[in-house]
Amino acid sequence: MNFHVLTLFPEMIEQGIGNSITGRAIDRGLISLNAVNIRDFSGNRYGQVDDYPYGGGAGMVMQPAPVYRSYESVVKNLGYSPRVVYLTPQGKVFNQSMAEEFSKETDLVFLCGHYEGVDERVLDMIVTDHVSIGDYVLTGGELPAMVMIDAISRLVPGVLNNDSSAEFESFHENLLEYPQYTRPAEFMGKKVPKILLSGNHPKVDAWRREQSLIRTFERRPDLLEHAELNESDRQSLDKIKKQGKV
Ligand code: 6GU
Repeated sequence: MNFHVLTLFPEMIEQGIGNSITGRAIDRGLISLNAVNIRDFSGNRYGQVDDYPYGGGAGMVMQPAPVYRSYESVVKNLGYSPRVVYLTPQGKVFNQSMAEEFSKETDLVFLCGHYEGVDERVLDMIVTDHVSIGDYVLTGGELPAMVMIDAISRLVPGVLNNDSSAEFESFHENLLEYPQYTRPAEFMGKKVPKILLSGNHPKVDAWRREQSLIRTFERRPDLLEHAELNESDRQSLDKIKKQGKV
């Protein structure tokens, strides 16, 4: 999986992705990161990449030519047209299903806007996907690009040390993850649930499933409508609902 990021702040992307699990995935050749500085394609000796908006108004707009040339510098080496994600609060809100879909690509190009936006013409020409990471406004597309790259990278086979850990996690099957505990068995008077120390794995699994249901009901009831529930899950949920707050 090759990530290409068109940005005015390539060091921000390299710092953000070059550490921890994604950093190790780069070192191991499982993913690659190519942060392209749009300013290198400004075409003038001042490195200017923005200008005043036609029609007036506040702020500056990123000019189309530097963005287009930076894009061309990436695709000329690929031999096909990859998906190009423009990070914008006007986009479709990113979620785990989108991460799964994007993780099937070989190359992904991210375009990070700044200032008041990017000239619409170059967006029309190169962008395939408009994506937001939530309903709030950030100063630029770099943090959203890093969020997406992180979420997509961990779905690339081999990136997580444990193959199964990407399967049983928050949002798998639209249920939140059950609570986790480690040693000590008692911390400041609070004990680990006894069932987890029992060694009875079917019972532990059943307890965890119920905890996932409780958690999802309490914290993200909206997810339950999309969850695949079996008969035993429905019985647990009925019990949880009857008890009200668990
Ligand atoms: Cl993708 N960009 C910006 N600038 N702000 C955002 C966003 C993206 N997603 C949420 N807020």
